[in-house]
Amino acid sequence: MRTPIIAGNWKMNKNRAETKSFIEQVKDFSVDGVEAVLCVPYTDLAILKDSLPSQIKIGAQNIHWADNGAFTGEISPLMLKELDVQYVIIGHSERREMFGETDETVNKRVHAAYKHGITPIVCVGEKLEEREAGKTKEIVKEQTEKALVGLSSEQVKQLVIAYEPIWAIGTGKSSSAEDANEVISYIRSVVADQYDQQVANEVRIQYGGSVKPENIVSFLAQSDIDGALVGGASLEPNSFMALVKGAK
Ligand code: G2H
Repeated sequence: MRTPIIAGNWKMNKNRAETKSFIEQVKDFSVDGVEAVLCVPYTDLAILKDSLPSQIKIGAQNIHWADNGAFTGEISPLMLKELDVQYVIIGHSERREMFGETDETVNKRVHAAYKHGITPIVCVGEKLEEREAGKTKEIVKEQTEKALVGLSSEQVKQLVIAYEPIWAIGTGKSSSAEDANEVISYIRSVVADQYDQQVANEVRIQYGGSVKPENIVSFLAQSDIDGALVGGASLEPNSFMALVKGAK
């Protein structure tokens, strides 16, 4: 049995006052049987550490592979640990497309996260032209296999993978639940081939891309979809709570 996981990805949104107001509105919220995570900008992490109720977990949006050093603009796993970060998004398409993230750097960040007891949420997904060229499976297979290089079975069992078709991100166009499930089942089979079926049965795979309270139930009703990575619809407290409830 895989516990559903809803992770909000705030991206580069919310100042301190807005973050405090959000927390105030979710402080008494909890849903049994669903894991809820907020992946926020670095400047908001300390606020979450001080005031987020423990039933909601703290996530970051990137992690460097070194503990410290001359890496201007990067964030160390040790710095994230100090702020009680439990999850980290790695390889989001916005980082791959705009900031030069590669499958190799994704893999290095994944190892760094495990080394420090932080659970990676690894993003994979195809561009529109790749989908139209029939390359979706080829792309997600390569991204998944390369992200997992060198991980033990036990590590992979704890992993979260987010399948986010790039054409569905922030566009209002979500994949159909059935299409998303087909790709996610395929990703599970890739993990089974690289490890074994038992490992593949335990890894949690989210869908991401224009998920909202109105469509979350249809995604979670699918056999292989274990939650969602949600951008825009996670920014408003009522919407975030509705998403978590919808995953139950
Ligand atoms: C995809 C998703 C969150 P949105 O990037 O990772 O964003 O829900 O706004 O499409």
